[in-house]
Amino acid sequence: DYKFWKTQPVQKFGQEVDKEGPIDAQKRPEDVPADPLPMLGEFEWSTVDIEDAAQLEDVFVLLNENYVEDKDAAFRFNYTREFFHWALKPPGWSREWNVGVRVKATGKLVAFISAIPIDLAVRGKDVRSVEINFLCVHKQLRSKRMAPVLIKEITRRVNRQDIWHALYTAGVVLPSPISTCRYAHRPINWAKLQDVGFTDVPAGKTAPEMVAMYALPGKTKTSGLRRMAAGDVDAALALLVKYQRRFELVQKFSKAEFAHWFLGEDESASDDDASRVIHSYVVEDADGKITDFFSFYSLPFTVLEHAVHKELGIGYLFYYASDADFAFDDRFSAEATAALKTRLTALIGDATILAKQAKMDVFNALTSQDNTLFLDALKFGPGDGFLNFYLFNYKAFPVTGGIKDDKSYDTERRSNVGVVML
Ligand code: MYA
Ligand code: JJ1
Repeated sequence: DYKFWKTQPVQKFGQEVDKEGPIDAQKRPEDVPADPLPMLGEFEWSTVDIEDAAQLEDVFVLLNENYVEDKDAAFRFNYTREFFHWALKPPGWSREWNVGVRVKATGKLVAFISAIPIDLAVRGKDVRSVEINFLCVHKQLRSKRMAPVLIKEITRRVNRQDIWHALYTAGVVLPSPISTCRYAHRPINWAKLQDVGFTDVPAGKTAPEMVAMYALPGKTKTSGLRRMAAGDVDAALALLVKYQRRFELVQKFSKAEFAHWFLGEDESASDDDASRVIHSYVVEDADGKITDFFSFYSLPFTVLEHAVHKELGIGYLFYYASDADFAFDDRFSAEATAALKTRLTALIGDATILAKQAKMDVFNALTSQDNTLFLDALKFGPGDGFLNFYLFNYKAFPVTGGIKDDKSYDTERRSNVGVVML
């Protein structure tokens, strides 16, 4: 019955939204307690310095062993150390917002939650917010009401810095999603996926037929496609800003943020695909104009209990945009939609080929953004996982166009969510 969530400024189930905006009366940072909440007996708060290799390792191990799993506990997200460097240190990140709980006696990290700043726009209204991610409580300490304490503590630390709203996603249903998406999967290495139980042989098909069905070309098809470089940031950002008019919930990127999210934490790190976290590409036409971009990130699954395979390589579709007049002039007409569908199918088709080149086993996308335009054509199939989007201390009408039943994707995409969380 949501004993904790009932006490929080979030939209209740079934409650009508009269007008979009904050739920709580505006407060001031100095009205917020300066000291952390009391922590339960044998534990203590610990601000985690993720730039310190040993402390980052603690976070890595905690999440590697205790973070999100699929519903059958066959796979667990395996966020890498490099991933945390990228995901937790965008421009404006705050050390105070990597909050851990340790066992006093041993120093062992047993819980974590993080926040990063983000400028959201909800139906055109700017909402200065944080993104909350990586909430995790050690398996042996579950159901002891530690999560609400972590949530209240990160809220306090964020409020102290004069931010009053948050965006977060979860597989679980809480009061109340602003949007719900379904995961979709495009097999790349079908034989391995079948071997580890990520997918089955459909009735009436054989394994070789499935392998053939999901075969991908070795090379991309779009002419002028190349890796995004630092010099592309202005042009690609301009494309994205324009493209975001299609969506009702978006992140407003500064130039520095855009460079961080699409070039990566350290662009010089490596050009070696297999170890790269963020993969961003642009299309440059014959006149040197950037006409499209897309990106995907690497987030492997640990395969739990398998004799041979320990990990699945997974690419997740991130942001993309296409500059074609069809996307903006009368952008929801049937003609515009058909033209956009053709273009996006070609682009994201190339993304799956690049994911294959980067040794990924499957390519994932949500039914967010304009994705339902190309999921079927590119042989994505519906997964068994869903992702709910939430706003803290902000009431808003639902962003629809997400999944409406668990059999098929919703092809209505006019008001889909335009923000992607890691
Ligand atoms: S989503 C990913 C969450 N992590 C995992 O799923 C990893 C595996 N699971 C665990 O580590 C634990 O099961 C967790 C719960 C830590 C999830 N989001 O301590 P408890 C509520 C929000 O006894 P535990 C992500 O990272 C639950 O309904 N609340 O339970 C985004 C119940 O409340 P109520 C959740 O299982 C996180 C209470 O917690 C979630 O030991 C966004 C039970 O607590 C969940 N995913 O621990 C957080 N799961 O009684 C909110 C359960 O009311 C941010 N609960 O039903 C809000 C904005 C804050 C900042 C605001 C700034 C202005
Ligand atoms: O990966 C996921 N599901 C896979 C594996 C299912 C294994 C059995 N439970 C899946 N595979 C089917 C693939 C098939 C390929 C051919 C075409 C048809 C499809 O469905 C799911 C997503 O679907 N992932 C998860 O469950 C992970 C957790 C998702 C919630 C995430 C919450 C994160 C919050 C962080 O902020």
